[in-house]
Amino acid sequence: MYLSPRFRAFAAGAALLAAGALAHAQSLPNVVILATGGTIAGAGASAVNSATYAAAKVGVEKLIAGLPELSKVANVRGEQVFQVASESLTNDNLLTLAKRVSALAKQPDVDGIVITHGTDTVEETAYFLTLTVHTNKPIVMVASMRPGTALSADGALNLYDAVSVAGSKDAMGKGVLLTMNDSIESGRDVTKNFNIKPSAFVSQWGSLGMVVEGKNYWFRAPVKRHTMNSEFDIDKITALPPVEIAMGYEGVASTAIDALGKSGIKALIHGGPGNGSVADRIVPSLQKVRADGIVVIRSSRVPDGFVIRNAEQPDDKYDWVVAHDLRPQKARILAMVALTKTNDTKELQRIFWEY
Ligand code: DAS
Repeated sequence: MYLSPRFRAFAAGAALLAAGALAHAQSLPNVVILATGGTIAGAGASAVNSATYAAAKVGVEKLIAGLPELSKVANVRGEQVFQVASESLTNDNLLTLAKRVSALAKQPDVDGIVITHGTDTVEETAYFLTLTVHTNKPIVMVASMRPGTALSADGALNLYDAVSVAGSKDAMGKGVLLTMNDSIESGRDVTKNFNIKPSAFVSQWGSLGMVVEGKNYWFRAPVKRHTMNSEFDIDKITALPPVEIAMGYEGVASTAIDALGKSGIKALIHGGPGNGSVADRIVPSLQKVRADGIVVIRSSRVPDGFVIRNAEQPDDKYDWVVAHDLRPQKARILAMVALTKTNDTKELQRIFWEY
């Protein structure tokens, strides 16, 4: 068949372009985005609605389509795991998500995983994953404080940063990470410290680094056990034991503790003031809970610092465990994971020192 010189030149050019595009794609890391909902998938009625909006409305394909810049940093594909506001996630949701992350991490064609999530409990999911998923590949959580419909929305850049970090070899082996507001945070340490601005997240021991225009700047690395160095493996966990939290405050009654003690829980986190202090009138209730075989873990409601064992509270005498620097909500995550292996308080205290 005759082909004109012009057509032959066009065909050759198209073939070159296709080859170039293929070579570019092959040079990029493969990143999977697992979407769970939250504000990053939220939508408001108008651009000035930065705080009034519905979370968990925009699907993962639309999030990806709305950010063509992602194709510059990775080959991206998405999966919609849930579409919920994160305050409504359950223990079963945690297991489902973690098992999917673990399965994807085992795939040789997956270089990194991003999880879009609500900001309210992303710190809990991040800690759960860092405790239970055995991989050195980057797992990067990402959220946003404003919906994509708002002026100066933060989700797009947070997501771009997360995909960029998830495709970075220098992000490997650092445990689960969170990218928010240009910072790279440790999934273990990060917590939501402010409820209505983009700089909401902090880690009391400092960020791990920053990501700026797709480049990572690292300043420290985690020292607590995580991922490949964890004795806990999501592939061997089928259920999470019930663990609840009771707060301590002036005038506290033992009502909550007494009720929780009869509810079938396996551990009770006491979120006390100061150094995890326990009101003297509450001690008998906690001793009863402990006598009934429920593990008592002293945490503190104070944002920063860590609970000292046997300081004002005789933990050895009462056989209580202290939560170290973990806030109550994180202490609960570690307690649930640890109780899948042991309810021995000396073993549990070791675990709280090491993780
Ligand atoms: N309700 C919040 C959540 O889903 C919305 C958000 O900030 O992501 O965590």
